[in-house]
Amino acid sequence: MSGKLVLILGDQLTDTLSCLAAADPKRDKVVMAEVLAEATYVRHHKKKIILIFSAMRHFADTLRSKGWHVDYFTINDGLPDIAAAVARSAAQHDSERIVTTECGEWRLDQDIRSWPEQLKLPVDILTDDRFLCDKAQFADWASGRKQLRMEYFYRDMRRQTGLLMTPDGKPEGGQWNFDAENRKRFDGSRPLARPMQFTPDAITDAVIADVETHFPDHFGDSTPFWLPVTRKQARQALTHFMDKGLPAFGDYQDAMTSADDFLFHSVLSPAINCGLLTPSEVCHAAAERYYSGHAPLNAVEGFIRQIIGWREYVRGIYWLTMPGYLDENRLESHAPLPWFYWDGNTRMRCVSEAVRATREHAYAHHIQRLMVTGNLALLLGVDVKAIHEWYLAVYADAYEWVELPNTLGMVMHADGGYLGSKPYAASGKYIQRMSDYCADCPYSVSTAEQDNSCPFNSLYWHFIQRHEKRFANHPRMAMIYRSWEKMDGKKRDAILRRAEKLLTRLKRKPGEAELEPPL
Ligand code: FAD
Ligand code: DLZ
Ligand code: SF4
Repeated sequence: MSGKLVLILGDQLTDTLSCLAAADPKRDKVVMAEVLAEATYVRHHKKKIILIFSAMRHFADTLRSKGWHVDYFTINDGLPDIAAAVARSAAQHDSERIVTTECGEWRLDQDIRSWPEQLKLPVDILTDDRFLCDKAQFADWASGRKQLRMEYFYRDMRRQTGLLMTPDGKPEGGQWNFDAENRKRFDGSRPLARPMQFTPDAITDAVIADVETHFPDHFGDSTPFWLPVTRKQARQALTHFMDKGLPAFGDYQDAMTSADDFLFHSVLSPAINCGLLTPSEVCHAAAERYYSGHAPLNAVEGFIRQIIGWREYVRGIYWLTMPGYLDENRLESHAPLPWFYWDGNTRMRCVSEAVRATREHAYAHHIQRLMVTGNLALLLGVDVKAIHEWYLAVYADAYEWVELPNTLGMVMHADGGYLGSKPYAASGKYIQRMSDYCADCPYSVSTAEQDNSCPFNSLYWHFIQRHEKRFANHPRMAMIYRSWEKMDGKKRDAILRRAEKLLTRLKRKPGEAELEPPL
């Protein structure tokens, strides 16, 4: 027997990873593998696969330059799954045990836990200490609480990390949350930040060719590809965002515009989630910009909250509730996913813009995900698994631990309010207020019952009406139900008829040749 076999997965590309820290390059070996099962468990966007394979190949080279022996299998080696790669390497090196860091998804975690029996080798699964709150700590925080609310979790994380805390233990600026300041519409007066773009090197070019060969039918454009694929590039992208984007991040956090797909968002999630940046270093970099006077508190607090708040919170909820969470569908949403989520063939300007950005970049910013494609799926009552699989496939940052709670909990309210208290259902008015889309849209955002009315408007009232029993007594929705009840009966009927008509149009089979888009 000779040493351990260290398994590093495609979203574990961090040089301080716990399983690397527990091994010795002089004795132990590393295995990394591009495999069919991981690349196809949903039909990932081509850019997502390119990012992961290229970042993996670069990371393997970095490990080799530090003296590690790395067995690296490319997709051309034809291995079906991670277990096959581990079995092959372990046999070759006569490894005494496998060491790995806990993985991000339930499905693979279950598989790894079966390896001691399957591969007849002990497997050590170490904590993923890149997260600031481990699974046990989150379970502890959640236990005994009637309701889980991100805001309280976030405050505890601020106290734990000391981020934006004064020496006497108070939040900087005297309040925890500056969200009320973060709702400006973008009027074009501020120069855009634009994420840093990197030219593909020979490794990335080879990966692009491999992805086109093996996954030609997957969704999305493979080029131009410009995401960071090395730690060095990710650090450059981080500094670029801190300089250019962060100062305006807060003000325009909820804005949308046809003029730009990124506004002042960081576009760092693909790098953070595959391990090229740690959440902790990103937050400390942002806090430093506040203390050095380069970015205002509303921006820095808002940014840090997304990471030590939302990101850690959804991960905690995922591991606390899986595997049952995946089957939740409390609003009984079963409608098919409209085909325009894939081809963008819809007259709805806000939706076609979000799908175009998604296809081009494997990215859409949070408000497009939440209030456009997400809101529409909620209002249409799209099948929860179908919309979950869409979000998991189309974004370069998508892994189930973060995508599922956002989709199933935050967007679809399918967990009955476990993650967030009220559904984010909204009419076209919200989109009109926060974007410039409606001006170029053939639909009229100011009406709900006419043939050219904005679909969000009629569908919104249909949603309110069909879930009356569930939400009418919800303290934060009572006002909406009062407005609905006060509305003229004929108008209400006309709105519902229009919504029914739209819903019927969507029952056409996906893939059917459509001269006219359904919406
Ligand atoms: P920024 O706006 O610059 O925010 C900074 C960072 O905060 C992000 O990089 C991310 O790490 C973190 N963050 C922000 N919001 C969230 C959130 N709600 N949950 C977790 N982390 C957050 N994020 C993913 O990383 N992967 C996903 O698969 C994913 N799926 C989503 C699905 C839906 C339906 C919705 C509504 C949101 C989803 N998000 C997901 C959250 C969020 O939209 C993305 O993190 C964000 O758009 C990434 O872009 P950015 O790096 O420019 O983020
Ligand atoms: C997402 C992904 C893809 C597309 N391909 C691979 C791969 O070939 N090899 C690998 O080790 N990891 C890949 N990943 C990331 C894994 O799916 C991820 O580690 C698990 O989903 C757990 O988060
Ligand atoms: Fe979207 Fe409605 Fe505005 Fe058109 S009118 S862009 S569908 S919100």
